[in-house]
Amino acid sequence: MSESLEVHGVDLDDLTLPEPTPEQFRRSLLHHLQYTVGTDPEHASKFDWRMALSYTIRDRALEPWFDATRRTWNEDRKRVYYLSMEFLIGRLLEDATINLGLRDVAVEVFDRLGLDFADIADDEPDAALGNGGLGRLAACYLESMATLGCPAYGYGIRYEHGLFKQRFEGGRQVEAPEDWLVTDNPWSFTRPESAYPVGFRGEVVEQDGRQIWTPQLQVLAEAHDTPVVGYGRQWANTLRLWAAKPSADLFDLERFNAGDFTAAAEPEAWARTLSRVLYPNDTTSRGKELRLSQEYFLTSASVQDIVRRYLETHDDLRRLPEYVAIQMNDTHPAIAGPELIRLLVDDHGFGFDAAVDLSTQVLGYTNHTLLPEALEHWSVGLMRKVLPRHLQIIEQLDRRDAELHGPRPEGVGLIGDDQVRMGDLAFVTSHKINGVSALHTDLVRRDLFPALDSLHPDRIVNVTNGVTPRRWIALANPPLAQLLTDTLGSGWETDLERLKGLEDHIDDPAFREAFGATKRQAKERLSGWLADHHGIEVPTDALYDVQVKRLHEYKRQLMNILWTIAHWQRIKRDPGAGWVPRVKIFGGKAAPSYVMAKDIIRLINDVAAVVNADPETRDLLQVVYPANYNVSMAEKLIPAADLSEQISTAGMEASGTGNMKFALNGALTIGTLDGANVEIREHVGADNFFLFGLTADEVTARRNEPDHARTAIEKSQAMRDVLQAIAEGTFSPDEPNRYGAILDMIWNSDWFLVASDFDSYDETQQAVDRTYLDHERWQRMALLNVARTGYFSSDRSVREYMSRIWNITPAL
Ligand code: BZD
Repeated sequence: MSESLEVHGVDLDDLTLPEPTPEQFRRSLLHHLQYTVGTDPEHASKFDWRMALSYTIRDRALEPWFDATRRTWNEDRKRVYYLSMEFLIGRLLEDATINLGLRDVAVEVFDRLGLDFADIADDEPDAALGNGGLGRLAACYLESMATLGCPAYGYGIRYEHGLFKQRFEGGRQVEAPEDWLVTDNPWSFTRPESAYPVGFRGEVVEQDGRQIWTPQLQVLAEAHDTPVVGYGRQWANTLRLWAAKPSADLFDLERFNAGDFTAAAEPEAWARTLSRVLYPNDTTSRGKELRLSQEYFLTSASVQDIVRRYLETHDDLRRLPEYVAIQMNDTHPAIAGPELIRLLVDDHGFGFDAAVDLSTQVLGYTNHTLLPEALEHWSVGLMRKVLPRHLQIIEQLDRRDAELHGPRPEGVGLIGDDQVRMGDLAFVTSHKINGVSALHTDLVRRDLFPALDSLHPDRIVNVTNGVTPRRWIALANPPLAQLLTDTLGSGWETDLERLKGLEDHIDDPAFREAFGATKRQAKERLSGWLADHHGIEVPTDALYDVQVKRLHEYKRQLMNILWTIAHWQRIKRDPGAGWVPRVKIFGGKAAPSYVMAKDIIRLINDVAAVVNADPETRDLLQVVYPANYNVSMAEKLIPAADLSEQISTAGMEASGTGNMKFALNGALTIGTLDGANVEIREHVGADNFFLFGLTADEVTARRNEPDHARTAIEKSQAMRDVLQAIAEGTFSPDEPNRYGAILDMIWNSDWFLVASDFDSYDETQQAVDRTYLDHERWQRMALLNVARTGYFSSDRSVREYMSRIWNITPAL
């Protein structure tokens, strides 16, 4: 804690709250219920209790928050700024309660009130400000930075509507808007004093050798701050989300006075659209003006805020890299380079080269994908229209690069085919570029940036992803967390390599039994929740086989459901063959415009309807697909899984992070050599991982073989039976041709090699069944997965960013 401080005659230490006893906690809670929420215990709804609890917890977060902020200022520390269009944080209440060390007290106080803490916490809406892995990773990293005492800000957009809500109608995905801000958000503090103008469009004119940009439109970015408390409440950082507000001069008073009310309000409406809704595409970049405007809105407000904060206590911008590290989460904020250069050159009188050097020292870029359709590029025309000054800077950067490095091979450069290539832009304005798993980083070097890598061989580094054990073990899986604490003592939460100590107990049958009991409890909890919230009944003694993630062809949910059909057909042929009862669980959303992904969703639901209604197989196989998969659903599904499906076409999944969460919770993985699966397998040992499928290099080779799909299908009786059943309308009797597009794709193109990998997947699934029948063997394998995956803590990842990229030492 910092030394005592006096401001306005107030000793700030006087404001410090005492360590809460249950009685004090109870008083705080009831005080907030009455004076903040405005109700009393007799009339309070679940929502009222949740709000009172949130304020009670939030009070306790403020001390570490203020304290960390003051220390960072007083010690003049370097700060990390994590710029991301997405922060998939989920719920905050229970996470903050755990990190502040208050869960036991809270549970006890609610018990005494005759209420259930878990039930109250379950009332909180998810903050779904992200699509999937990239956004969730940002949330895990924020939590780890706070736990490690790395001074940091997350910068994002305060979307009014996060990722859409999914429901199924006749098996089809239907989207509805998400509304997390409709009820009060107790975690957010509005900072109207921190608002920045962000300009768009307009003209650039040269005056006395300087470029003057006069934007045509201006919006205000208003800051909304959420404290992010680290585990052990020693440190807290800020998640600063920008809301778009019309600036006063946007309202067209002249038109209004002339009676054209609608037109007068148009520019104002446009301004608000910037923070209206999260783009739901996670794998395509469509070059839409609104998206580019949102990206610039986030980036400009953040960079202005960063420079303003630096200049409050420093006067020499040349020393910026000693105090500031900016990390770009993929290319979405890659306009940060040109923006920083613009501020340095246009507002602070820097020469172009000096501004570029400085920006490059400050910026880092994380790449999350190799998929060509996901790589961002903007047409030069659009860029000129929306950000004319930035386009000039990009052109100048491109010329400078060409001059520095001589003639460039075809396809290299920041601009080509009339497009600005954001990956190349991010690369040349960053001192470090990182991939998110060892395999992915190799492919980033070899396939994505071969030319830039040979020019700058020290720039590309790897930082394998990680996940926070506080949310993904302590919060999601309390029985496992308790067993870990009983066995290893406390401290594993922040030193996850201690899980290795579990191996000492692996030969102790009582310990294995206790470990098995944690899985059983998680399954019981899940099956209760599925019954209560989705009206789905599942047995608790079956093998839970789970694939949860965004729907995409490369992730191959299709292969999983095809195998499910093959398995069902086999059971029907020989019902008495001693099958392992399985529950196949799917979860995930498709981008609303992704037709093939939506077809796959419908097929899964159609198969579920037929298979689940089959009296011959119903005790042996069920298919469930609870709608609206999100972070809080993941917290329920992952601890209950026996088998984790990580079956992407090799070379396509940059890392995966779900794969880590499952292994840490004692699920075995069936997976390809893709992304971080490779490293997970190395850590847990090849014997404790169900590997199948082509390698990344084999995938490339196979794609070049003409008719590879047809050849594979013709070799596989199982696959043919499955495709025939679909073609005959077994799962869509009212519309036999419903899956014509899927069948055509599988037979004739199959870019993601479902057919080529099917038999290998099938054999490996059968090995899963055999292994599961050997109860002790399965338990040992599962235990070794937990014991050996401590490496995948996001604390380790963040430490690597701190040393390899940010050059920052933690304050704790
Ligand atoms: O990032 C994902 C990758 O697909 C995963 O393999 C990886 O583990 C995670 C974290 O590194 N990428 C995304 O989630 N990408 C997006 O969500 C996204 C969002 C908007 C636009 C483009 C991509």
